[in-house]
Amino acid sequence: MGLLSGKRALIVGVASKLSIAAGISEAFYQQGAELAFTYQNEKLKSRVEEFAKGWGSELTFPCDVASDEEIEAVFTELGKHWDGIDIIVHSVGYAPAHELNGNYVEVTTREGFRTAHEISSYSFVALAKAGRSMLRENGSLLTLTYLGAEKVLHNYNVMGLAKASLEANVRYMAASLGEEGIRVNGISAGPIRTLAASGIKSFRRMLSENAKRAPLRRNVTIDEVGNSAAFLCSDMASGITGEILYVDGGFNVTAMGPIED
Ligand code: NAD
Ligand code: 0WE
Repeated sequence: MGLLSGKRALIVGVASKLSIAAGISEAFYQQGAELAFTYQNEKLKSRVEEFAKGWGSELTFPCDVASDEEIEAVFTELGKHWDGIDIIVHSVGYAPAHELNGNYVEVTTREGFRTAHEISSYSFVALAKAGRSMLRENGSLLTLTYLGAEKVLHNYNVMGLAKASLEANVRYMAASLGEEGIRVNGISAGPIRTLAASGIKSFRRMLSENAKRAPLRRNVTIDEVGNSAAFLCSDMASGITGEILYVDGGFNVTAMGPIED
């Protein structure tokens, strides 16, 4: 019996086989969960449908999280197939590319700030709001965050603020939904080469520096994030809510790595 057998999960944020949401979907599938997916736009529709098939699912719905109507429609449509839902995974983050390169004070704009916070943080509570009436007792919500929420990471810029907001969102949502038996947690993942990382300047260098400083002396994989996500969303984690779990090879506990000479 899988950790998640009998559970139904909606996964938001699959864009490619490299997506963290794809690692989570694979782990959930292995653990016996029944899955449904959203895709951001028509360009991603057929790709997400193919992935869904591979994970035994025919349920895919359009959802640009910038739209309240599209978020509402996901649950209206899902409600025609499922009478309830146990898990929502939010694996979405976005800021305009030009704000993730250069001096923070110089490159940050009102519009970029608004977009980053809306897409990367507000959308998490928006999904909870729209999905609330379908969420079953012992349900669980999960999001993906990054260390840039707490510490300055060169070029992460306005995304750091959006992730700080997202992590506070995890705590407030946990308090809000706790009386209904619903848990809300985040995973702070180490850097991983995904589509969202592919546009980032010097990402290769960052990965190698990260691996050197991390206690495990390597980077983490989407499979490792997926397995931790399966645990957090399972009844094995029934006492954990409002928490940020680091899946980063221990990077966050260090201040300086070994010096090479
Ligand atoms: P990814 O590009 O595979 O996934 C990002 C997803 O966000 C895509 O599926 C994209 O369609 C979706 N998205 C963006 N704007 C959207 C919108 N308006 N509406 C709906 N969906 C939208 O990259 P990823 O690295 O798997 O990112 C997933 C999450 O993990 C993000 O929150 C990211 O910040 C976080 N994260 C990534 C890393 C990393 O190094 N890759 C590390 C820690 C946390
Ligand atoms: O959260 C992220 C990625 C966030 C992200 C990436 C992009 C690239 C494409 C948000 N918005 C966009 N917008 C785009 O147009 N990560 C944790 C990965 C990441 O991104 C960085 C990092 C790391 C690590 C950006 C700068 C510095 C480090």
